Amino acid sequence: MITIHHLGVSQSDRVVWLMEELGLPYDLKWYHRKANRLMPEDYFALHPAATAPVIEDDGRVLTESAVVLEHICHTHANGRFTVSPDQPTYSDYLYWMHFNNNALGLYFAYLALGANPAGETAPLVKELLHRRWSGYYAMLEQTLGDHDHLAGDDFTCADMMVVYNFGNILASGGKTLADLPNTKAYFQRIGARPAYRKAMQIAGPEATPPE
Ligand SMILES: N[C@@H](CCC(=O)N[C@@H](CS)C(=O)NCC(=O)O)C(=O)O
Repeated sequence: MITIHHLGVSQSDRVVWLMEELGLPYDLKWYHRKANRLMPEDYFALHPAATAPVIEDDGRVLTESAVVLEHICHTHANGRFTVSPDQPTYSDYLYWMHFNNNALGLYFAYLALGANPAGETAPLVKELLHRRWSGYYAMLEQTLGDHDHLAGDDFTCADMMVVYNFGNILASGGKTLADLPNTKAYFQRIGARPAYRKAMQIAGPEATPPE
């Protein structure tokens, strides 16, 4: 059985969501963040990269959300929720599977800006954030105006990758869902998924962690 090493309030809630979508059993091990919000020492021992999520599957230890999601879908679910190179939406799928790089990079720039708002590089970082987010917001709105989901009409791992980033996307880009009607409708569609709701109850940011 797959073990999910879940760090509270972290990207590992994506893995719980996937397992609930697939209806597969899993063992959930919860790790509490320290008072300074960083991960606890016992998480470091799981994998040299020490980033959440980490899973164990048949003696193999894996990290990186996109890797973990694809691994589970291909090895346990016949590729369900993935898109293969022979399908027309393959390049869209790849784009959104890797979008986390953009979202996290910009979010860290936003945090650095908050820590030093009057610094020498602050105007440059502000301009960069504005320009990059304007493009990504336009891309989200266009994609979700054309299709119900990010990689076409079907729900895929790409959706499970990007939805986690929404809080960061909105915070660091300075918009709210009210400014992004197609994205808002999409988020409402996702929020109505029973597996999403269940996963968020179990492991989402508002979930009550075990003692
Ligand atoms: N690209 C990685 C990013 C993982 C990552 O940054 N995870 C955060 C949790 S959201 C983390 O491990 N933070 C705790 C820490 O660094 O102390 C992925 O998608 O898995």
